[in-house]
Amino acid sequence: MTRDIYGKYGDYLPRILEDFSQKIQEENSRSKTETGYKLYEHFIARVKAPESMEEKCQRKGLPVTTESALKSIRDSIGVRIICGFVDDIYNLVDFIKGLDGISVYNEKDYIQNAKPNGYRSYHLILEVETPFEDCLGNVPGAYFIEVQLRTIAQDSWASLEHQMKYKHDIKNPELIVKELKRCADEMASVDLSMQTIRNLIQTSTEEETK
Ligand code: 0O2
Repeated sequence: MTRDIYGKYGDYLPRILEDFSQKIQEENSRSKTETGYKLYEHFIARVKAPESMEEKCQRKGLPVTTESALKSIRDSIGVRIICGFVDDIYNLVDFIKGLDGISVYNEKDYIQNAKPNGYRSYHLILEVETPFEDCLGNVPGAYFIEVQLRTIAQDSWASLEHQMKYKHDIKNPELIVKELKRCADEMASVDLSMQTIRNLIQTSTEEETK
């Protein structure tokens, strides 16, 4: 039987993803029951297709091997969590950091520090201890999970900007880049206002129940 770039370790990836997803989804249900608030609006999880991983290894100038796919590149397992409000992102980050068997390998707060093009999102690369062997022969084995957290506004911006990257025949790209940056900044301002309004609603509800 011919194996893809993940080799025999490919069988473990969906199981590791499922286990992680379940923990986040359970926390969301707990929050909904206890506080009435959802921690996120959408949860998207995927194992990167082997062909995309091979292409990424080539693009990064790495040998097309299982070790490159699972150790040098760290998004074979990926989760995107879309939140209604910016505070929800930071609450979820704190929750994820507190999970057993998980450590943060790398963290980028592109919300506090937006990229020059206007991209905003919170990125975590997690190193997860699993009962499975990893490609270096360790048991328990360590696997990486990439988590991207962003608001609904940041997500719609990122998908539009992503579309633009793959279109090479765009007329006047400078104008589009400038307009995208303007939109990103306006959306960040709206996200901030939405958060402030939600805080006001929450405090006035708390005062009423006193
Ligand atoms: P793909 O094909 O989506 O997997 P680093 O090497 O750590 O400096 P890296 O690996 O690009 O940089 O990490 P980073 O910055 O955390 O970005 C990881 C992923 O976030 C990217 O995947 C994109 O999916 C997304 N992302 C980062 N910057 C932007 C951006 O400006 N616009 C949009 N739309 N998405 C972005 P990859 O690795 O590019 O590739």
